[in-house]
Amino acid sequence: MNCNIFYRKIEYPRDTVILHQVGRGPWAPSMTPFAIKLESYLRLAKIPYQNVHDMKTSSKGKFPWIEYNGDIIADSQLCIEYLNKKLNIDINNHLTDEQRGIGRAFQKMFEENTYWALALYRWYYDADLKAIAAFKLPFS
Ligand SMILES: N[C@@H](CCC(=O)N[C@@H](CS)C(=O)NCC(=O)O)C(=O)O
Repeated sequence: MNCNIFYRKIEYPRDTVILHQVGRGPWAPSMTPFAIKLESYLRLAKIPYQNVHDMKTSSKGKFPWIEYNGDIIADSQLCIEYLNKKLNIDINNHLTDEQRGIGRAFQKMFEENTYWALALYRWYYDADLKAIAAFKLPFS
């Protein structure tokens, strides 16, 4: 029996960011704001990318994460910083230092604080599991 199909490594195109994330939903492009952030960045920066909706988490147990020419990077912000450096991109280069600082402060507030309130509301208090069913998650 030929078992190669079970172990075959997927060959992705070169110079294309492979964005691993969860599937699309009916009302939002992703159920995770971090994937929406990263995909928005890829579109803004016009970086060629391909979505892989495989529900496979990164080494940190989370999504999104990317592969780029064999490199694997986890965490949306680290992905952006990696690509900025690799491709010499700065979509914020028109901002002053003060504006960058304000942006950073809002980012930290949303990602480390507001996010958790929304997650509690969306996933814990979602008594009828509507959101889970909408995204066709395996445990719905
Ligand atoms: N700092 C990470 C946060 C990613 C994150 O928290 N992703 C959540 C979805 S919104 C996740 O994968 N959670 C799965 C889990 O914690 O088991 C990033 O920016 O990528």
